[in-house]
Amino acid sequence: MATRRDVLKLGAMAGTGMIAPALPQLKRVPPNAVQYHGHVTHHLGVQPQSPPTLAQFVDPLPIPPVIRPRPGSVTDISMSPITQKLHRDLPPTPLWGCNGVYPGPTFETTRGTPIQVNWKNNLGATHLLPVDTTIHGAESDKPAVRVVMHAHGLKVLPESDGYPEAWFTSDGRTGPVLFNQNPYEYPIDQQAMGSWYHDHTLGILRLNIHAGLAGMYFIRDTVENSLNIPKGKFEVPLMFQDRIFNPDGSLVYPVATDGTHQFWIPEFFGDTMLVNGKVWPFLDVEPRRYRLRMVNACNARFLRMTLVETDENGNRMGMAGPLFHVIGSDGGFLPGPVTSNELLQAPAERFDVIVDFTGKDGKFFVLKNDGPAPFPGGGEVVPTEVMMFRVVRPLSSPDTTTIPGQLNPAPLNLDPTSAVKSRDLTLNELDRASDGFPIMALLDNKNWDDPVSEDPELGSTEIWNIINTTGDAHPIHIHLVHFQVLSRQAFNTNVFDKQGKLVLTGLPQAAPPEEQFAYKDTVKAFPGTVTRLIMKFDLPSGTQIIPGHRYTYVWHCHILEHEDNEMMRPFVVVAPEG
Ligand SMILES: [Cu+2]
Repeated sequence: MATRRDVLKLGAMAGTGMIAPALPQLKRVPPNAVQYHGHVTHHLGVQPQSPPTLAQFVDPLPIPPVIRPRPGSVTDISMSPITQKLHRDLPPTPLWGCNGVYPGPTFETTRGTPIQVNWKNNLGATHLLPVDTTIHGAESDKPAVRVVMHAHGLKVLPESDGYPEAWFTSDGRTGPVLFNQNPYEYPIDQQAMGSWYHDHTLGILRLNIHAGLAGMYFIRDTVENSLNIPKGKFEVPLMFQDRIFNPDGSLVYPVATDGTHQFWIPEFFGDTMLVNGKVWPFLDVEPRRYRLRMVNACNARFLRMTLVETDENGNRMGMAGPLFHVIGSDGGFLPGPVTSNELLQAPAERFDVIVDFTGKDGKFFVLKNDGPAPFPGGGEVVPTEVMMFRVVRPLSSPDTTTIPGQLNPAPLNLDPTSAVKSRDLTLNELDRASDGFPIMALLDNKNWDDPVSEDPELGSTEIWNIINTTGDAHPIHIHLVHFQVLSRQAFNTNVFDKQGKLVLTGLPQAAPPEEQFAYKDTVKAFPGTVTRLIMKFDLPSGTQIIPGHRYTYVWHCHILEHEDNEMMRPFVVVAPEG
């Protein structure tokens, strides 16, 4: 395992007079907010590739089965090895599923109705993918197959949050920090939203999620029910993931032949896009409005998406497709709709979007992606197609839905003067001094097992300034809370690297409309930028507070390869002494 003495900070490798390369045209990011320093392309040697013959848009989009937990009863979810057809021309793929399917079933829940889930590990003892025993928490004395499930964006007590060291095996062994109680208690004490659940095991979550341990959940409430928006079969969950396949259908997770960790790569980027577990699917739609619930469940890929008109084979016809009317963010509805022709979605972010196919009878639209990998300046393989919408179904009933001008009656609007603490927290990447190959990523230059440094008091409001000193964007996720994005502001990375001094170089930029007053739990932290977040640290209502108790959660980068390799930290919410 490399120590910090062996390595150089990425920023320190940049020459004094280094000039930032030309920026890709980013619609949402002020040009002065992004500075590159150091390399942005990682050298993995020859990349494995999926079979080049995989045809696009030949399989219909699957909709995962729905689970409606009944109040007062425990819902069992069994994780087990499965095989599943992911493309017409691929043999069945060995995967890990929940209740026999990948992605797992979609939970439908209602605000105010708590649910209980018994997560069962029936995965056996052999991992589907190569485990790197040089990564923290995944050493050779640990069982290879360990799981712990986290419901992303859900406000729960630590025992049910899927703490990374609260893992369990199929033969009853458990992790060193034993938070897990089965069943997990989910109070569902929050407004209508859509999100996903996924594995969170220290050191191997990138592999567990890659193998298939993910699914979606929705919370419904009366505000949502009162909105005249598309519902039922006109509301479609979309979980995006990129993968690489062997010709026999099995998943490829590349190894780093010349890396410091043999079985850890800095980021996984696949050459094939899957939606709801199907490669480049199509969805047949009616000429009416649809509500699309989008989750970026890729390991590391930022998706920059547009809709374009194509012929039936997906060949571009030069026409722009319908616009996205964004109505919701990570943790609920926006105050009002935000219309855009482009969506930039980082791993684990969600968009709740209405797309209007009215009058588009007989047309074909492809959801395209042109987000560089790594984002925003990398040059690795980018699948340019995601899925196709075919407007080929007749209108089954008149479309009486609307895109309401007012959505969320209680938008998130925290007063910065109410913050009792402001924390400066850096994002760091450590690279091998000889050739710049990334070794690990850190939060505030601390390792996972350093003493806890973020300790907000229960009920208090804090501002966290996320200072990204690396060359890439990172999606930063904070458990328990939903936060508001106050601003983004560029800083001088050269001065910061040499003197550790934060010199802001531009004016603070307000969050873009789709983030303003939005309930966020995952935020894009761009390179060379300070991202200011404000949040209030509350526990689920009705919690019996133990005076002086430290409620432990985590915050981390949601690039799975990063959080597996030190870019994750515990934090505690401290209850006042009685
Ligand atoms: Cu990261």
